[in-house]
Amino acid sequence: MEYQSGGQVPGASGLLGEVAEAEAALRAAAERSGATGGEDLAAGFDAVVAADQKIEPRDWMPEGYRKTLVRQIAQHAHSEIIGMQPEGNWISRAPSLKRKAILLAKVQDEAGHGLYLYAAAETLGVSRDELYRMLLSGRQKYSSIFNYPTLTWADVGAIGWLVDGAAIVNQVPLCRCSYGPYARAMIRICKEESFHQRQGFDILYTLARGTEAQRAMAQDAVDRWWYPSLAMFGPPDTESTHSAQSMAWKIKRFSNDELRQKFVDMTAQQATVLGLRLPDDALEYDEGSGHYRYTAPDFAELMAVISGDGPCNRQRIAHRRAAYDDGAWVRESAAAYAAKRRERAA
Ligand code: FAQ
Repeated sequence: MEYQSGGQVPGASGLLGEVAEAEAALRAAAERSGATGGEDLAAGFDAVVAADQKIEPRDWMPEGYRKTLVRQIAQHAHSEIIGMQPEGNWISRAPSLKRKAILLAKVQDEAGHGLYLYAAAETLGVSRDELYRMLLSGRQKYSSIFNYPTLTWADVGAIGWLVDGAAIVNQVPLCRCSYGPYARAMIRICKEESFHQRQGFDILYTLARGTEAQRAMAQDAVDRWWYPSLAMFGPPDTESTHSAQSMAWKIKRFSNDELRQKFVDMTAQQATVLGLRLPDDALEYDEGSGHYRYTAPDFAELMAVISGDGPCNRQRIAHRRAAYDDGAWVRESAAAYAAKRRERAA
């Protein structure tokens, strides 16, 4: 594997190919005549899912399916918005104008991803405001990963390479999700995430070839972000409460452990190109299975972070809450303006 600064991350082009295939499959599914279950609504839903066509907002769906989608899409949207904080912290301190412009664009993309996802969730009958309130009151979650601090510039590289890398591996299969609005949002998001991963890889590649101190800073960032990135895929399959049902509904296409393994296999090879070490003495390629053996993350730590006890949980939510409160006048002005326009048009 080789890499030229600014180029595609080695071994990641297959994922973009999968996104293109999912996009083609989505178009083909829309053109196929609708699967039907006759008069029976539940049979109709099952037939559409079985035929790999898409459930759309107007279609009947089981209440559990709707709730699962609201939970997952909202959690995903919240992650994008909260995920702006750790990197946003470095925009004013990026080491050059070029790096600053790239990071600014990336963080802006994350806001955009949050908006596509809130819009997808709204098609299921919940409002964005309700979802924000659930985030702020702790009733809905966001990804554990954003509760870790960004201590140095190299952390921005590690987030791009590892966190966006894990996000892509997790999200490419969601381009084939059975719910149309989520699948369509994911196609656009995955294309942008691949640029995000490239910018992180490029930062680390440059640092790893810099001074001794820069190299050490890059290695330290990878050491701190590796296990939290592995934990992003969720609890092990044996403890995942939602996987079986979500896979039966074709919301999730692979289990948490399957995706984690795919991420390890991809990343272990990229680490050798970077010339950085993944902090796992047990990491080893297994000829028999064609996969890398690796040490699992600390799932007790994952559960503690999910339940509010990570290094930055309180800070992240306090920041979000302040942004929500400070933005109240904008929402009120927009609502007053819309009411005035309606009045004038009447
Ligand atoms: N963090 O039964 P499962 C990004 C919860 S976006 C927090 O296995 P499921 C882009 C789970 O909700 C990153 N909570 O659950 C970016 C459930 O709790 P509940 C976000 C977690 O849903 C990059 C319970 O544990 N991506 O990074 C986590 O089948 C850089 C039991 O778990 C997505 O959200 C966790 N790590 O599978 C932005 C992708 N893991 O709801 C900025 C879509 C598990 O019962 C900068 N989501 N939980 O109270 C998914 O694929 C799934 O929801 C999983 C979890 C895989 C996260």
